[in-house]
Amino acid sequence: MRLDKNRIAELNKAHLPQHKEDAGRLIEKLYNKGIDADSVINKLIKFQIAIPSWALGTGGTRFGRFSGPGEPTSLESKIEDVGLLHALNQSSGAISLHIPWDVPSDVDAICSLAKEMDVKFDAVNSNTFQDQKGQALSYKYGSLMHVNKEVRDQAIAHNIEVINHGTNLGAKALTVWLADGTCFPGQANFRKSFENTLDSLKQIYAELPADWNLLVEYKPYEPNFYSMAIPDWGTSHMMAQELGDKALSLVDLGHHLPNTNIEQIVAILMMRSKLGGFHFNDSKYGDDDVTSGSLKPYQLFLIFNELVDGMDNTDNPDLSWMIDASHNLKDPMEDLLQAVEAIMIAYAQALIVDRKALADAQEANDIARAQEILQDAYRTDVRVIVAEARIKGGAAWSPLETYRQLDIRKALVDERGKYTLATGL
Ligand code: AOS
Ligand code: ZN
Ligand code: ZN
Ligand code: ZN
Repeated sequence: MRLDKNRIAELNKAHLPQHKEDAGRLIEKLYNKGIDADSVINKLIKFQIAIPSWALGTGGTRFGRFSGPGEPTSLESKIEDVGLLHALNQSSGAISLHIPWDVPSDVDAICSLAKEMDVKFDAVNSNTFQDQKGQALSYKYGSLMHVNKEVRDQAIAHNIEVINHGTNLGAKALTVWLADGTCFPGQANFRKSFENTLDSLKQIYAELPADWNLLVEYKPYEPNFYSMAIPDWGTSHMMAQELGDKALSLVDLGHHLPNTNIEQIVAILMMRSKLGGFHFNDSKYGDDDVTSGSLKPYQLFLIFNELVDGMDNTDNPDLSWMIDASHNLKDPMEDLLQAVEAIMIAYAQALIVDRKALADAQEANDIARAQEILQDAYRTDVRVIVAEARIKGGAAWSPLETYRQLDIRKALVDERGKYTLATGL
């Protein structure tokens, strides 16, 4: 399925008179505060958030999966889904693949489809958290950290294969998330596990093309519940530091123990030029992977506040932005549209923070004023400038509304069938 730009523009028309009035009012308000709304809008237009291939189907929980109709069952259909999202919001122009779930059968055909849908290939992900059919050795007791060198070698070879797939598609980063760890005290020697993991990563790093990054994701628990090979940002950073310039830490918002100050982690990693990427989602209890901004929008804003500050004031390399979510109940496409919107809103709010005034308040230890400055930005309803950025970029005034008006899910069901089961998670 393809979306016609003119159809989107046509549906926008009904909203334009009111939208223009609302946008004008906010732009003027910002202008009076010394903020150039055009520059904010241009930054919003440029901002692209990759969609993970595994979020396009209904994820479910460990207890069951209630798959939705018309889910994508091939890499081609996943790229088409991302293309549709991107046509609606012009902010999701990239897909993140997971190997072996998404091994392309015909690289040229996949590349030209992606080009046609205006979709790029973001970081590629390796999978050593489950055994594949016909695999020689099992990952039951770990992969890159495994006590047995043969298992580690197999996992290293898989990661190198993932790099090769990514290279063929024009991706520029490998994300490694390890399920490796232990479930019981005494199960493994912590120092040996660390050394094995780092040594394996070094061998993968050695195979990285010159213009690639290795993104090291961390997670405190799950699927292992006593220890994880890379449990936190300190461990991830230590490993990235030892690996070299191309290795960077990846922050997944759900991968922290409750109440961790994630914005501080972001600030410090950026100061050291070691923040490589983001997995956006929201979390109440753990790695919930619920819709970004649905639970803690203020935290998302505070994180973006540090990201914007870091992008302006540090030498941190460009980041790889991605959603990492799972949808148990909602239509995944609707959920992803909501997630992208929430991320754009948080970014826009961070862009309108009066940074000079904030720095002055901090220097003067004027705590109340500093808080007011942040909250003034957060409490500004920026949805209208996010919509303005979309309209300027040729997207929908409301992607979700347009998705429903065009009955896209029904069209996908007509095309793919009612009973489909997305591959991957
Ligand atoms: C797992 O918890 C991590 O968030 C991964 O980044 C990702 O969700 C996984 O690789 C997909 O299976
Ligand atoms: Zn129970
Ligand atoms: Zn993740
Ligand atoms: Zn996760």
